[in-house]
Formats: sequence, structure tokens, C-alpha cells
Amino acid sequence: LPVEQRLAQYIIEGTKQGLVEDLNEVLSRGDEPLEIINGPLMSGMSEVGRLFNDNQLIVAEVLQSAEAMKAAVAHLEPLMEKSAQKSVKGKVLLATVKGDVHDIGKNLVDIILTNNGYDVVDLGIKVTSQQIIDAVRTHSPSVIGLSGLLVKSAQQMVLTAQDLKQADINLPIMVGGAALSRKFTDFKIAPEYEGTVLYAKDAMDGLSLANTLHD
Ligand code: B1M
Repeated sequence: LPVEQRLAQYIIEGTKQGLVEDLNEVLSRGDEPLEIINGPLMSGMSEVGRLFNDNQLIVAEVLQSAEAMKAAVAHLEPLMEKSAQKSVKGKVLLATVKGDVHDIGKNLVDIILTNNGYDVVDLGIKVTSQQIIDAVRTHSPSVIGLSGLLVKSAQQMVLTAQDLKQADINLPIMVGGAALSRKFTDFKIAPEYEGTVLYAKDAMDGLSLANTLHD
């Protein structure tokens, strides 16, 4: 198999044997870490999603795929471009919402923002509104970033926005994750909140949006 297909295959099969060697092969020919993630690794993960949806994979197998993806990202992360700028552009509070354990996308957002001048406070997974409210008080972020992949997480974001509003918080919120869309953000989350609500389709889009907020 060509190396791109082998890379996707590690994710699909949830195996790490040979992964680092193949990552080094594409790196040595000049591929950028983020290209590798967004290309072959993400295409492997999409296939995992498809197979899982078709009941051809079980949760335990998908977990192995997630482990392989995390190992690949961990190998690439130190090689990613980092902005040289010393001053911090802003502070982002990041969380996967209550009820949701998916964190690969959130962690990518963390890496991209951190590498590009943001101070990121990662609250982890299954984060309740109250935890976010407490963290806003403790850390005084300039943006709140919410990630969620389940359909019910989209609904959870609406509730989170309501809870934040109740707590008199109106910082910009940035949301992302597979079950969301700009439409959902505009029509379901934004009306429940005083502050700006932005939808990011991927981690780089998240960085651009954060930059527009901190200009
Ligand atoms: Co789950 N899972 N999963 N899963 N899983 C999905 C999401 C699903 C679509 C698969 C499917 O059926 N086709 C489906 C959801 C269906 C739905 O809600 N309609 C699903 C399901 C059903 C479940 C369980 C319920 C399964 C079960 O137990 N029966 C369960 C839920 C557990 C829970 O959360 N309570 C579950 C569990 C798991 C694992 C634990 C096994 C594992 C997660 C491991 C982990 O994250 N540590 C897992 C995985 C890996 C997936 C799929 C296959 C891949 C997700 C992923 O990591 N993608 C996923 C299928 C899919 O998404 N197509 C699926 C790669 C990642 C980089 O992409 O997170 O989308 P993503 O992030 C992107 C953008 O969305 C964006 O940037 C990233 C790229 O640059 N982004 C942001 C994300 N957050 C952002 C925040 C931002 C900005 C951008 O700003 C704040």
C-alpha cells in the first residue's frame, strides 16, 4: 500500500505498529504535520466513523483507533509550527461538554491555539456548565471553547449557553464538533446567549476565529 493508505489503515485497524516509521517517512519528504493529520489520519478516522455506524466496529475497536490517532498526534505535535511571538494573544477556556467523552478534536484545537500564541486552559471532557462558570471566575479567559461530537452534545451546548447567561457571563463562545453546524449555532445556541457565538468547522478555523476576536 502507498504510505498515505498505510497511515489511514493504522487508524482504521487501531494499531500503532509501524505508525511512527511511516509518519517519519512522510515527514522526511516534506509533508507538514497538520497536512498529515487532516489528510490520511482524518480520512482513516472518517472510515472508522462509517464502519462504526454500520455496526462493523465495536466501541472497544474504535477506542483502539482513537489511541492510534492520539499516538500519531503526539508524535507530530512537537514538529508543528509554533509562532515566535512572546506575548499571549488571549486566554481560551476549552471543554468537551457534559455527557461527551470525545476529545481528539478538542485536543487538536488546544495544540493549534497553544502553538499560535494562546494560553489554553483545558478543562477536559464531560464538563458541566457549573465547572465552566467556576473556571471563568478562576481564570478570566477571553473566550470559551466548547467541543462536542454527539447530537445530544449540540443540545447540551444550548443549555450551557443558557447557564452561562444566567451567571451573567457574556464572553465570546466558540463551538465545534461533528454534530454541529453554523445553522445550529446561529439558530439554536446564539439566541440563548448574550455574547458572540462562533462556529468553527475545524481547528484551523478555530484559530482564525480566535484571531478575529483578539485583533
Ligand atoms: Co464516538 N461517536 N461514541 N467514540 N466516535 C461518533 C461521534 C459517531 C458520529 C460515530 C458514528 O456513529 N458514526 C457517533 C455519534 C452519533 C450521534 O450522536 N448522532 C458516536 C457514538 C454513538 C459514540 C457512543 C455513544 C458509542 C457507544 O458507547 N455506544 C460513545 C459515546 C460516549 C460519550 O461521549 N458519552 C462513543 C465513544 C467513542 C470512543 C470513546 C470509542 C471514541 C472517542 C475517543 C476519544 O475521543 N478519546 C469515539 C470515536 C473515536 C468516534 C469517531 C469514530 C471519531 C471522532 C474523532 O475523534 N474524530 C466519531 C465518528 C465521526 O466523527 N465521524 C464518533 C477526529 C477528530 C479530530 O475530529 O472531533 O470532529 P472532531 O474534531 C474536528 C472538528 O469537529 C473540529 O476540529 C477538529 C478537526 O480539526 N472541532 C472543533 C472539534 N471540536 C472543536 C472545538 C472548537 C473548534 C473546532 O472550538 C472550541
